[in-house]
Amino acid sequence: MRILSGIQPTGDKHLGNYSGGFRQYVETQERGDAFFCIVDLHSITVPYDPAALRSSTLDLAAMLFAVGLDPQRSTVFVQSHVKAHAESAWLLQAVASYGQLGRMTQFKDKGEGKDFVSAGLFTYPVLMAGDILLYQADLVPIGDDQRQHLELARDVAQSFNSRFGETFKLPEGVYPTVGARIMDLQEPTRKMSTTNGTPQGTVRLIDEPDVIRKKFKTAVTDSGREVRRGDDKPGITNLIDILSVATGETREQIEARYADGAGYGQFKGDVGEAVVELLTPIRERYLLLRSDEAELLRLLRTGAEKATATVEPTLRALYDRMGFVQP
Ligand code: ATP
Ligand code: LTN
Repeated sequence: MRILSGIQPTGDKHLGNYSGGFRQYVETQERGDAFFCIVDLHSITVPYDPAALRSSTLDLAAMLFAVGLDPQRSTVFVQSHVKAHAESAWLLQAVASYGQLGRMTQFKDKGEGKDFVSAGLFTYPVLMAGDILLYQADLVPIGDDQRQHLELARDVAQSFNSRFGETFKLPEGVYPTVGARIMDLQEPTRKMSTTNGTPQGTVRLIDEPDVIRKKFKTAVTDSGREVRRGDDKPGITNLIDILSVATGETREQIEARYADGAGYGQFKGDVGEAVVELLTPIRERYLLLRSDEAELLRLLRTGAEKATATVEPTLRALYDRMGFVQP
């Protein structure tokens, strides 16, 4: 069983990334041959600072090991170190259509109202399709926001297979049953994000305990007093999901526990405390791992070597079936 996912080295990673991504990676690494790619090539599709990209790449590597990826089991590597990613992105543009890419909601969301929209922001899903298809991945653990991109990767695989012959496996997305889309604490109708959310409504995995407590205390709630889920209660629904992710309790158990009318203040305090408990050991491990850059680079180099060898046969097949003369 082959597993692959990608994570952008932009901004500090947050509770949504943990919930929709990281905790699933740690689970799926037990189920097979797992690859986790720090997708630096994706991060240049919006305006960015080169120095920040360099340090965020190492920050993210340290964070992936801190949340529990085991370098003995999982292959963690940097996308730009494995040249096949950039190559496949170009080749697969032959089978991805302009119309298909124009329907991607992330392109619309990230591009809307901006002075400069890079061509890369538009073709980004093709790079992602290459990331997945090169590895012949069976499973792709992701959050809900990546559903449309995964569908596109499957469409690209199908178009390629029917035009040039059977080459790619069709990957399946794996989404958590709770917490696939964690919302901003200040604006619970938009997803939590360091690049597109509110600073006060985004819980960073490296926030100090008091900062986390304060973010939950000031979280926006809904009218009424009952701690229960509902379309009319986006704030409380989100906090129930977060508490469930942090403690492992089901959402029904949480609702039952607060049915005696504890009130929002008490509830928000409890969610904050549970998140502090979840994140404190992660933050401590992160700080330790981040302080040894030489070791991080060594792990990433080993990862890139394994990834390069893994994708080589598929990359060759791609060139060959498309009619390129082999050197
Ligand atoms: P950001 O929006 O902060 O820039 P991103 O979506 O660009 O983050 P990545 O860091 O590449 O981010 O995402 C890693 C994983 O986290 C992906 O699988 C993505 O689906 C998931 N993810 C991102 N935001 C959320 C969220 N708010 N809730 C649940 N999962 C999320
Ligand atoms: N587009 C994703 C990151 C990403 C990815 C991938 C996820 C790039 N390549 C391959 C899964 C598989 C995002 O913005 N979160």
